Amino acid sequence: MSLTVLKLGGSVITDKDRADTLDGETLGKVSDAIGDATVDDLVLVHGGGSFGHHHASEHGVSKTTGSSDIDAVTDIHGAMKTLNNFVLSRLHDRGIPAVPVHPFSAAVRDATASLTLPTSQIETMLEEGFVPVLHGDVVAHEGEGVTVVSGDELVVSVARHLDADRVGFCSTVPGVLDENDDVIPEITAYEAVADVLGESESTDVTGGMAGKVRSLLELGASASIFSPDDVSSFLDGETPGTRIDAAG
Ligand code: IP8
Repeated sequence: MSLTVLKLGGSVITDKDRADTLDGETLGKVSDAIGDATVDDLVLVHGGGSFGHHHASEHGVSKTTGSSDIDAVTDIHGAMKTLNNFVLSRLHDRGIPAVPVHPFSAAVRDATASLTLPTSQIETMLEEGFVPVLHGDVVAHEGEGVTVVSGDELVVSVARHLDADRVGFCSTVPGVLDENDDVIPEITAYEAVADVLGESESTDVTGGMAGKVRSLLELGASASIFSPDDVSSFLDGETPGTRIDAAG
């Protein structure tokens, strides 16, 4: 069986400018594409968009700055569960057997901020024919209370532990863009795109396009970054947008 991990960017499925607001039209379009696809095993991960990021910034919580305030935990986690419920219900409408996986209840960061996400429940869900749907969230973080875990970190963790065959990022842009805003079709080494993406020394391994590209090159699986219009072609086995593969 071949495993595909697909991330739906938070800014794709929500209205980034209005707190707690869905982009129902785009979520519907992407759900249609997933419903029409014939993939073996599929794990979905979605970002926070105007749900998670709004509440996280209100409480001053980020991937590196934690909080032990229970209101911070319940607001951020609660908003992400609400968004997850919207996503699940759109998928159920299309007959997709989507089930929630809330990282707050499963994952943890140690004192060095390294993330551990158990995957045996995800494996069994897949074996039983379900489509697990994870999301950016807060996680317990040793010495920090809770910190944010991004969908990108979850994608890399799941893809690595379950040895995913294909990884896709549905983003608001059609791929990684060069200085003329043209899509770069393939990236096999960070140095080749460092000029357009910025500092490779940055410690933020999952933030922004630069972090995404670096962590995908390290991952080893073939990954693609593309727009909502290309979800169908990605799930059909094509490599729309930018293909990122250190093996070339
Ligand atoms: O949108 C962040 O996930 P992302 C989730 O994938 C929260 O970075 C809670 C802000």
